[in-house]
Amino acid sequence: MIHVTSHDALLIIDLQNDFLPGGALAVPQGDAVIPVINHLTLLPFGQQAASQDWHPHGHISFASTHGRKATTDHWPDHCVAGTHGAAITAALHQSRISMVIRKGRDPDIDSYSAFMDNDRATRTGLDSWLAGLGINRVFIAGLALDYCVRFTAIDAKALGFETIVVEDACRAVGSDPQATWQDLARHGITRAHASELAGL
Ligand code: VGL
Ligand code: ZN
Repeated sequence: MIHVTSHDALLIIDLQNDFLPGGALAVPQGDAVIPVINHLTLLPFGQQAASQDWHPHGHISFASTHGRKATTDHWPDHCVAGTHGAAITAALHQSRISMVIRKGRDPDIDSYSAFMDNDRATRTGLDSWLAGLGINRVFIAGLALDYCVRFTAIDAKALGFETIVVEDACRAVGSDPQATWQDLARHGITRAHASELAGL
């Protein structure tokens, strides 16, 4: 068992309509994580934060911006700021979430991580917010495991937080989640099942 305390934070990554079935960039079985994450929100985390992918029209990550077809570095238009697709799913229990980070807002740089842009230059402020509230360990859940969850976890660890990815609370958009788990392990990030987490 892993006991969740007030020094732990839950980070809920990109649980947005566009990443769920029917959305513009749907993650296969993405909706399966919702009940798992709703269960996690009941644990005694000191803080709970959510991130939102939040792109302007014509964002650099959109295939359409370059007149191309979507691939895995050029995505379909998704999570356009203020749209229904960019909204956090209404099925998520948000009552204990005290911080929402909107990332990927610069038209010229993508931001997979909830901590900083992909060019590593601009931070979102999430790290100082967490540290300022006495958080030293983060549990990460959400979509997509192989992109935004992975980048967020690697940055969390590099920024000094003990980092645990809740495996049944994540789904990958690509076909090889094993490569992601190996990458995370290499960075000293551990994984746990939601059922291993408990209050004191
Ligand atoms: C994501 C692709 C593009 C994610 C965001 O949330 O994992 N993936 N933008
Ligand atoms: Zn995006």
